[in-house]
Amino acid sequence: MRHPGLYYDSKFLMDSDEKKVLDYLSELHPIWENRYSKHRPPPQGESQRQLLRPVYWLGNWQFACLDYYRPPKGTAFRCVRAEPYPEVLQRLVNKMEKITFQQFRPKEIPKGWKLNTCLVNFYGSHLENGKLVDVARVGEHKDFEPGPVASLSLGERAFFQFVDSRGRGMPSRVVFQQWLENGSLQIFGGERYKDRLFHRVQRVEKKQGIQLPIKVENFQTRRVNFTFRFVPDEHILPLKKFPKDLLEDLLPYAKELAQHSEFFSSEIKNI
Ligand SMILES: O=C(O)CCC(=O)C(=O)O
Repeated sequence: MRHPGLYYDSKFLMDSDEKKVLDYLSELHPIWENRYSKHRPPPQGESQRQLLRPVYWLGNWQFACLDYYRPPKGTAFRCVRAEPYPEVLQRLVNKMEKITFQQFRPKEIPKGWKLNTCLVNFYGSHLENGKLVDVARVGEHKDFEPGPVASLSLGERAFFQFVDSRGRGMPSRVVFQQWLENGSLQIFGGERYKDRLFHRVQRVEKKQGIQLPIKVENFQTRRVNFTFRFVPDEHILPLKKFPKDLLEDLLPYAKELAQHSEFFSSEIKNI
């Protein structure tokens, strides 16, 4: 690896698999989540807001209102059991895991690590009050799931940066940046790229005029990114195991998902 802890293959995805992934995406119905909920209200100084982009999770769903999986303290009731990967993604995940074990040092891969969780992010333009607003970016953040994270990109290319955060109000210093191409795989892990630096997507190009066939109302998708992560199995619970108050917050989302997902429909029946 040119940068220890960071692996990049611009041509990871073969054309035949790209077609299968696009076919899968065309059947998916991502949802808009709110950051907070009745039982997890905004902290002081914050207000309720919708996430900037529609999302879908596989393996387990980390609803934003549950505040995501944040070990060591934030592990209880953060991850709701979700749909398994379709065949094509499972095959790609097996390859990604193999590459990770080859490319990363053993100390960078926690015991039991596997890519059992995936956040699918949809980047594009949102139709708001009759105007298309470009929301294709992600602010600087860290992914808190332990071990390396693998990121597969489709569609227009994205300008991705690792930054050193210098605290509130201070501009962050860019440490490394690169374009994430259609069909590329990026894996990052270890002390520098995963634990210390933040990462962000500054913008997504519009050069090729790509519009991916995704079913979200009032949204034009030009890039999809899958980030595969690891959550220990013991921290993933079925919907029915969530306490009553959180279940009340989650049920509207689960019902929306169940409209198109047999998996969620059966999870709701099991409550
Ligand atoms: O879209 C990307 O390339 C990055 C997504 C990301 O940062 C995340 O899902 O945590």
